[in-house]
Amino acid sequence: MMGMRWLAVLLLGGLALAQPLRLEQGWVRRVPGDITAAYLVLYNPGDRPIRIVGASTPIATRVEFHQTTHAGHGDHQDVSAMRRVEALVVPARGRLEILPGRYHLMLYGLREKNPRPLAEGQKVPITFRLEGGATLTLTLTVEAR
Ligand SMILES: [Cu+2]
Repeated sequence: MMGMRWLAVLLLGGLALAQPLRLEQGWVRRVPGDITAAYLVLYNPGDRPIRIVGASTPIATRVEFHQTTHAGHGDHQDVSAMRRVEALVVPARGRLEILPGRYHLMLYGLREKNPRPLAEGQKVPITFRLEGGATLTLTLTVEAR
């Protein structure tokens, strides 16, 4: 039943677009190196949870979802205690807080993708792939924090 399967995918995509996730805050950490982290808060006004299964950006060769496993003092500067997670979920009528001490997006391969280091205030598009096939592109700002 290929036809039914396609219909389901299209409907899910339509639902995701009809109830977009709201970006409440978001930034990419400005660092001199090849790897950085991005943070954001998403609000889901809809009545179903939205599962994010992937992300990509033109400024990095790879984006991973990481959970901070040690939220000790100063973890803002130290993202070494972390583990990869396959997906992130924005709860129905709730928030996903990808914030220091909890989660971050890990961006790899900055040197390969950027002729110059990231600049303060630079706008960075990040495209999220949602379960069901819809995508959502959000713009984050490069900040030194
Ligand atoms: Cu990480």
